[in-house]
Amino acid sequence: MPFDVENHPHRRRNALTGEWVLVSPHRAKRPWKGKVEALPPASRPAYDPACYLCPRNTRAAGVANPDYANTYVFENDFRALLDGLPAPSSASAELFRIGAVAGTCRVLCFSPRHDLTLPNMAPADIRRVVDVWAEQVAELGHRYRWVQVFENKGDVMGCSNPHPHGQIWAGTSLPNEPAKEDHHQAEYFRRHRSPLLLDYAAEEISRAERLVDQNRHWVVLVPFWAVWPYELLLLPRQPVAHLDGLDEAQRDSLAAIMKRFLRVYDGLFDCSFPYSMGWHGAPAQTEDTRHWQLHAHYYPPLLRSATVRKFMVGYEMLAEAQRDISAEQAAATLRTVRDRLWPEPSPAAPPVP
Ligand code: H2U
Ligand code: ZN
Repeated sequence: MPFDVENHPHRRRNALTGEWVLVSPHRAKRPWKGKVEALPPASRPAYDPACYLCPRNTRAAGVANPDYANTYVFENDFRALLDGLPAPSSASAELFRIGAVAGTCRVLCFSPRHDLTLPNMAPADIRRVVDVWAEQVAELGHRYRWVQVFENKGDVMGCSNPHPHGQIWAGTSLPNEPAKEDHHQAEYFRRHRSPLLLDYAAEEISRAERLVDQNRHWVVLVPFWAVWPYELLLLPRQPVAHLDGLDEAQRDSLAAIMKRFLRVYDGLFDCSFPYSMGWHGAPAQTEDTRHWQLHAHYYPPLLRSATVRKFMVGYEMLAEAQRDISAEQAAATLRTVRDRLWPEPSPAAPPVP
């Protein structure tokens, strides 16, 4: 019997991290008797007097938010990283190593409106969020080696507040995930003299089986090595090392494509789709960034409905990540939703399958 990628178990290698994922497509049809999540309330007020992110409200530490009109950034009142404290001695024992880290954490409100989420915001307002992301990366990159811009959305992802917001954590050390990506992109560049993710995007565009959407400057796809059922990778089609390296046109078209695929996410299971997302760009204070290509990862937990999620447990904690529906099936499902919501192709986009 010949190997059949759509039905036979196999492993796929994540070219960015070097890690493998077990794909078991034959299991996708198994019956489910597991945990069902409760749905959050369907509608929210535009202003919630009890929300610590709404304009004019007082936060836990006693500071009042201004009456902000678009976006608002503040230092997280409960920072995971701190500045100005003593560092541990560098001479820790081999089996008990301690590393120094200093840093800061900020919260970014995407909108004063408590009831919105990014896909429901106007493209011009999403564009303002893109600008703040870029400003924060530029500003914090002067002081810190790694600036992590991210968003946790939905209470299934542990997000404490539905008010549309993201976070920025910046620190003096390079964390695990970007360190793996730095290593594998540098290694690929050394061998091919071309950035891994640009070669990968070009190949995905020509194969077309995992594409979800694209426009003149961006492509969004389910990566070949995806772990989460509807995981997405969003990347610019031209070389860009950091968020603050995006030009005006790339920023406008980022806002446009985000609105499209985030609406597709919401349409998939007819809910405000939960996820953790974040941007990865070249680490700050790096001279040679030729191997780096800016990208965003979207990791949504949902598996087969608004209330049935995937758990990363058992084999995944102890051996390696595993998925049932294939990346190609997930991309085809997302394209079906896309065509229902957006019958017209994205402006200036080449045709997508
Ligand atoms: P989530 O994205 O996980 O909901 O977190 C929101 C952040 O807001 C969280 O890191 C911070 C928390 O520390 N926060 C404040 O800075 N001030 C507050 O008054 C409450 C929450
Ligand atoms: Zn609010």
